[in-house]
Amino acid sequence: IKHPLQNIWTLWYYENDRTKSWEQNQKAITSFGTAEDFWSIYNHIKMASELRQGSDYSLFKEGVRPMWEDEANKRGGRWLINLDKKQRNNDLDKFWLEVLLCLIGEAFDEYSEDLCGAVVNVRAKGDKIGIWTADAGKQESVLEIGRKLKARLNLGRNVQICYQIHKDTMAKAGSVTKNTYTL
Ligand code: M7G
Repeated sequence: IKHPLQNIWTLWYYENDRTKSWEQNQKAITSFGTAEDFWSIYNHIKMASELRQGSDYSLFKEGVRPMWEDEANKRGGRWLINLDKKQRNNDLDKFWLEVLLCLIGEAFDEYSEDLCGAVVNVRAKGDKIGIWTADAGKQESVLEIGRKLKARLNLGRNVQICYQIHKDTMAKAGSVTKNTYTL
């Protein structure tokens, strides 16, 4: 028998097709609820570093769309890990897999229920990984998730991660978003 996960997860893929809206470009690829199904999907798809620039993968709890507007996300925000260009070779795939394992393995203990999903943006200007939580107002939960994330990714003291509220990101499209927390 397969090993059930705590949650069912949906993998999304975004491809930058300029003839369509951002929302139309988000495609739910597949959902899974066991460790074995996770690995068969993971082994079957391209690594993040192999995607065309401008693409995203997202993994969200079933029923949550990878969008600020979703009921589950609209009060929330994200821990953002900004990678520099050189990190695509070594760190991007490693970090993304570790984030996926944190999600499906419910690594954030009692705060795992505040977690909605995660996104990897493959971008020429520098790749990004975002861990989305449901409620930016739950300070203890947000900070604990951030601390756990830094530990799991083995990010040193010199690496900063920042928490940004989706409402701020939405308002500031194209310019600099304020950081609500920094770890
Ligand atoms: P991005 O892909 O998150 O980062 O946002 P990038 O700037 O590094 O490419 C790019 C653009 O995609 C935003 O300015 C929005 O126009 C659109 N976009 C991104 N997100 C996460 C959303 C979302 O959740 N909802 C909507 N409606 N648009 C979004």
